Amino acid sequence: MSRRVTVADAAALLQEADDILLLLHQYPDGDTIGSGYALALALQALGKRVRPACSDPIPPKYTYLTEGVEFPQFTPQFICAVDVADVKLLGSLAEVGKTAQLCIDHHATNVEYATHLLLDAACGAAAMVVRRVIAALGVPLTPRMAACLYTGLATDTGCFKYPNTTPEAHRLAAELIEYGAPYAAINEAMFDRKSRARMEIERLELSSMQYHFGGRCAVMVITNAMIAEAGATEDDMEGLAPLPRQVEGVWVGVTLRQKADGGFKVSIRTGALADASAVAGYLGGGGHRGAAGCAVNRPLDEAIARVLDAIAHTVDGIDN
Ligand SMILES: [Mn+2]
Repeated sequence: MSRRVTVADAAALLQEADDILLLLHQYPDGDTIGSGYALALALQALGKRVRPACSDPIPPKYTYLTEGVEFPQFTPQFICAVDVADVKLLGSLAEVGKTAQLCIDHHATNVEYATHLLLDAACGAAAMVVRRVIAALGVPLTPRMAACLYTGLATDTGCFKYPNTTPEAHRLAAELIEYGAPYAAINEAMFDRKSRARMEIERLELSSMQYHFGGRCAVMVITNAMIAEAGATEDDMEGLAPLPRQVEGVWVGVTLRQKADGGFKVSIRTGALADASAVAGYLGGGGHRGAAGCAVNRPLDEAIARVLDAIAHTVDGIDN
């Protein structure tokens, strides 16, 4: 169990510390990178030795946040995780994470591994919590810090589209724009820019689309052969699961993605009329009401048949 602390407490802990290691979660996203780098730059402005650390490389699309920024090497005396709900999400840095003195987070599911925890689950992004800490440290925002925080805020709220987008999120966005965050360029880079391989995997995936239950269910397939044909990397594959659900009239969107062993990882997305976790649960998986998943280790046709069977058994009224 962690000791819950206030923003002022967290700022005091950081103010007293030096040689600070900031841990980002594996497969780093805009929020962990943006929050971690903003806090690192603020601590550096206070004359502290600090550096962010991640088990995976920072994807090239975030270069505008990291370029020209230098952090020194040192033996850490204070460890703080940012946007990391569980040490398991630290990948190869999990052991380091177990010794964290502080965690700054916004996930209600935080497993309380750090000695001190600053958590506000009402925040749509860790960047919102980190903004408060930087204010309590008395560090004025630079345009780079504003760009970092804006990136975290925009990515975790789906460009201010998800239900976690609060009035405070919009107020913070306004403040960050005042501090020089290049919001139009950030949103274009995060939401409108795709690699050719990504476009290609979407084209192949779309051509696999099939409808069932009178159009209430859409199924898409991504095979290893399609991934190879598109030349897609793991980075290019991020966020494909919501596509089938975007079709008008679809209650249940299903994406089957082939795994290295030939079986399928099934992602299920639903609207108000169906419970994705019930469908996934029928097949031994789990998740949330709107988004859930499971594995089906069968040949493709059989895997699709099993998923349709699960939908027929768990979604009321879909086969009428
Ligand atoms: Mn986050």
